[in-house]
Amino acid sequence: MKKPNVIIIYADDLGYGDLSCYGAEDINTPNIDNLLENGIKFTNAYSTSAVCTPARYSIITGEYPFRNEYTKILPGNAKCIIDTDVYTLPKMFKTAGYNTAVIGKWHLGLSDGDINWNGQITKTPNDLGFDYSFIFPGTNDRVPLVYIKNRQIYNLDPNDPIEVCYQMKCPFENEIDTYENSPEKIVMESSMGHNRSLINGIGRIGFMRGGKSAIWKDDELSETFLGEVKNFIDEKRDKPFFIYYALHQPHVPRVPSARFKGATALGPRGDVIVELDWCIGELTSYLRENNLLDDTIIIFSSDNGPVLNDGYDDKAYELNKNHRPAGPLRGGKYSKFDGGARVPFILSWSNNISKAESPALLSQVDLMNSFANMLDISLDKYDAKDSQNMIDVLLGKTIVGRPSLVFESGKKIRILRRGKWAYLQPSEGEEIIPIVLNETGNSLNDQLYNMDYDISQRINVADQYPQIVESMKQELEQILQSTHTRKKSI
Ligand code: NG6
Ligand code: CA
Repeated sequence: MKKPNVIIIYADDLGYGDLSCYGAEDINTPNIDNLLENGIKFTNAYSTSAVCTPARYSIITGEYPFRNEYTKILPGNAKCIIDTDVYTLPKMFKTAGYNTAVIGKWHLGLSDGDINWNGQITKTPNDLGFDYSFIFPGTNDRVPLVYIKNRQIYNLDPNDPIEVCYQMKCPFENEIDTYENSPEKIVMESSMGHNRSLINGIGRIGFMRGGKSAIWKDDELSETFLGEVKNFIDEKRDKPFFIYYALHQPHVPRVPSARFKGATALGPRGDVIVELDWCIGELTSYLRENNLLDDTIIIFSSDNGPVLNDGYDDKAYELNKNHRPAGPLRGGKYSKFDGGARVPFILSWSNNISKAESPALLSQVDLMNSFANMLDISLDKYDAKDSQNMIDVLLGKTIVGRPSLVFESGKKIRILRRGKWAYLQPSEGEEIIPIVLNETGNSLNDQLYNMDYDISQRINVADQYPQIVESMKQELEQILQSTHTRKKSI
């Protein structure tokens, strides 16, 4: 069989209810919906975490995030949390003869210690199996606001070096525009914490100075990344290609490009989702025009659930009206409820897949083992340890998915989903995150929900089913405790 190209499109904070094909009525996403003409809509697919870094870690390594102590939301100057000897998803595609690229948000750290921002950066995605990388290091709300192309900051003027600082008090904070010293330049108000460097009129987490020519414009991010994806395809189609296309939408700060301002009545959050949908339309048209669509598997998903106010007063709450970003699910980003990690998940393959909906239980951590199977690569038992072979599920040959899966909340509390049951570990803490207003799912008691009857997780039935609670606790404990000695590569 000719090896198909594979593109994983990964949105940032897009909820289970944010697409029209998943029930949204106030946001229209025709291009993503169109993927379903030859695609499968999964209704029980999960990322491994209700926040970003851990979920992304699982895609790249095939491991649950709790196997690595550094899988928490990383600052923009964090060191790389994946060792170069780990056999990763892109390395696997390379083994199979693919050209590989990551384009978009990275958020898995760089280098082994201090990052050499003004020179050659060590330990980039290029050391983890990507032939080409064009990324931003953290999130769009934290410094540095620059692209990194392979091992260097893109467009950096050597006469204007860049400095990045994540201390509470930064030695150069009086010499740059900050939220405090230049309030007249603010174009988007912070609602919590995003009040350090003021760049493009928006407060960010962390301080940076210099690097003026390299700083991105928020409203150009989508076109830049899309252009990079098209270029890579154009240049690298001599062999099959694997692209991990990690878009920044609809993560805060939400700054749509001019043509999408006002695309919805929901304000910037709705508008950037329509912009994201446009990117997918552009990409599929490009593949079609280049006769590549029939040879390309497209996966579309999101790293974690939705959030309305995640740091800026952009009216997401006030304008949200009846839209339900998590659809019927309870909670959202950071949450232990399903709204935290059950996300849209579509696999589309023109001419090869018939339109279908699949209720199979599926985790994003399974991508590595599933593609290993498709590519006839045998994984070592230490590689992609938590990844299960779901290729038949992904390609719609069966709807029998995993027996169970684990995901974690923003605070690393674990949830076991097994069959129709969801078990949430007890945890201390607030029930609702202040300002963000997402429900955390925190409770000092065990929680058990029957997802067949109670998708919105309103009725805790732990007291009625003590044996199920007990056996799910034990299974979770076993998964968490399973040892993990990695074979060192040569
Ligand atoms: C949180 C930020 C939030 C967002 C998130 C990362 C504050 C108060 N909140 O710490 O704005 O940046 O980290 O999002 O700073 S994620 O999608 O990358 O996980
Ligand atoms: Ca995210």
